[in-house]
Amino acid sequence: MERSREMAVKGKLVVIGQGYVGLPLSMRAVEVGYTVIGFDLDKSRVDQLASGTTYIEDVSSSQIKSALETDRFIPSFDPSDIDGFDFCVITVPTPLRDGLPDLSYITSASSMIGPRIKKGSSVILESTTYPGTTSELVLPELERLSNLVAGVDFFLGYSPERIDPGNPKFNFVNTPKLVSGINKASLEVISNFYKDLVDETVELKSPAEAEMAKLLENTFRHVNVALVNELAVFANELGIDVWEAIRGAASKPFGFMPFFPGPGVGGHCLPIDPSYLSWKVKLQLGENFRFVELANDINHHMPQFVSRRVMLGLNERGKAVKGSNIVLVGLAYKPNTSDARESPGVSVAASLIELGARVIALDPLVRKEDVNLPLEWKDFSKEIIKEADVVVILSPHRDFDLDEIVKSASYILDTRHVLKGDNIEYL
Ligand code: SAJ
Repeated sequence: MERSREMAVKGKLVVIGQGYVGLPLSMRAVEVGYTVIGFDLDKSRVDQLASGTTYIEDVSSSQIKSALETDRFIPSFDPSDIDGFDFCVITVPTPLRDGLPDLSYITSASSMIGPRIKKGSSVILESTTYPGTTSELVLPELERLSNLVAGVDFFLGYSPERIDPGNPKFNFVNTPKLVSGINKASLEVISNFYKDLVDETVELKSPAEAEMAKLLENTFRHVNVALVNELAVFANELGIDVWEAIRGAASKPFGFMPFFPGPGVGGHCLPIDPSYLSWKVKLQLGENFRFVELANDINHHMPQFVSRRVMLGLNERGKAVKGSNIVLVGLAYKPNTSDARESPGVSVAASLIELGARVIALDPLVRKEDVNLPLEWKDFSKEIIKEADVVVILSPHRDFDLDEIVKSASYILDTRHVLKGDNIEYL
């Protein structure tokens, strides 16, 4: 289908990957005047975008429709649409595969872009990855396939994504953007590119520091969540209210930042990103990044701790897990998101099913097909809560009727300390 491709004032931007990072970037770039190729290998995503239908919680269908109406937003899965770009931003996934970094999406994006680089164009990597990826992996591939010199014939840099899906306050435009270039010329071009798109840019001296900064941000969270999780386990055995202790510590106006115990750590960031750091340290230095490994271990075992608490709580009431009705409230990895990736709630469900419980999941946001377990999905009802031998609060979405749960449940294990009542135990 021939579409008008009039060059906008700002030139042609290609965004590789139209997920929760790439799509908001594409929308903003169209808004400021770029012609944007929203490239994704997933044809169903491209078709949805072309029909003005969103699949990202932070981008509305009307935003996509407005972008399409400018005739400067072209969803595509055809690599030839990439030709002649001025800027190309890579926003592809960097998952773990068998516990190790999987950079296949970055390498295939680089291979697709390389032959299509023209003199004066810029390539920016945004995917979260280990320090060194831009200069050691992407740069050589782009030079090899383009026969051009990075930093001279074309510009190259790294700018980590900081999108927090569902965050009502911080978005792509108002979150400060770290920017870096492989040399001064690249930094200048890339910094100016982002200055056009976001309120504030922060220049770092090289891609390695920007890659490391991003991993530091999420490793900081992962380690501190693990700290309070391990504290919760010991406080429970010591008969101390860890939530009250955290509330007290949080009253300190400096030098402290509260984190809260939970059923474990899920999502696309915390369980993944720190392992990119520990992998690099191990590979290059042969050293163990002990903080990351310890945090992974503690957070990974929290679902088992939750299942053990359920078992002990039922035991107290003369019941076995086997044959009990267990209602899980919220299977997403955190409240108010539909994402069940690496969700600890799913691990809790799996272990209770294995113990022979009848597990009922209440979560209107999560897609059933994302959870491959023999559990029963139900809509919230007073009856289901009344019939439950235990109700486990895992990810309390804002639309749940928590008061009704407190009123109707005989026994609640609240792993998020969101409820008040006599029939409630906390993590
Ligand atoms: N979690 C706890 N206790 C806490 C904080 C988090 O158990 O005190 C758990 C959550 O339940 C979840 C996991 O950790 O299962 C991750 O939670 P998160 O709040 O870190 O949420 P994410 O994974 O969506 O992280 C994103 C990150 N954003 C980016 O990487 C761009 C992170 O840097 C943000 O700080 C975070 O959102 C945020 O602040 O919401």
